[in-house]
Amino acid sequence: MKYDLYVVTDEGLSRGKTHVEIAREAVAGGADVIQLRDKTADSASLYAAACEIAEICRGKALFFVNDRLDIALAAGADGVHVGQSDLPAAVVRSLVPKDFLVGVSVGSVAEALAAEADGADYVAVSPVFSTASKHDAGDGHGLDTARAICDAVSVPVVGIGGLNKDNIPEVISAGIDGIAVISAVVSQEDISASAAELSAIIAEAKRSV
Ligand code: TZP
Ligand code: MG
Repeated sequence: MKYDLYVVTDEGLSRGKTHVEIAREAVAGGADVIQLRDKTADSASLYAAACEIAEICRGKALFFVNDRLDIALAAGADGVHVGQSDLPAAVVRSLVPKDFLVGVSVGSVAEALAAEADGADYVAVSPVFSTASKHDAGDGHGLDTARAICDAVSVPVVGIGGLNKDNIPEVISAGIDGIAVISAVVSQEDISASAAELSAIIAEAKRSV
């Protein structure tokens, strides 16, 4: 599985673009993963968006739904992403088919080890740096914690929170496998060009690790 550029949709930060438009443009620019994230949409609209995004991603990118296991399964997504205050990862694992992917947000080595033991397919250090894109994200855990988590687990480790073209090289150097972003792609005028630019920076940073 390739998690290099992981784009999280957010209609509040997208200059008016819908989840589906964000996903289409990000995949066209080379995003490896799309996560549909919406805390306020009703289930019917979320399901409709998820079905369209599943089609857009098929054969081109992995597709995750944030929090909503029901929507992820119903729409044929590749997986679900849960946080520490969502349905526990072990419960999710027990409910889903073997090849269905489970991602878990973590903020410490202990949480990362627990997530891995519970059957997470990847963990996301959240947030790596402080960010205005998620008001309850809390302070950034920083690169030392990110490095410690990467050393502790064998599943891929994604970083999220305040990541952009300037800090990607140091984040990759810390051992992070995937760069997850909202604003560095979703809030840009040209989502596809921004995704392509970040993909190239990630590839280059991985070549020099
Ligand atoms: N989870 C932790 S930080 C964050 C989420 C969804 C927001 C990331 O947004 P940005 O703009 O890439 O900092
Ligand atoms: Mg959540």
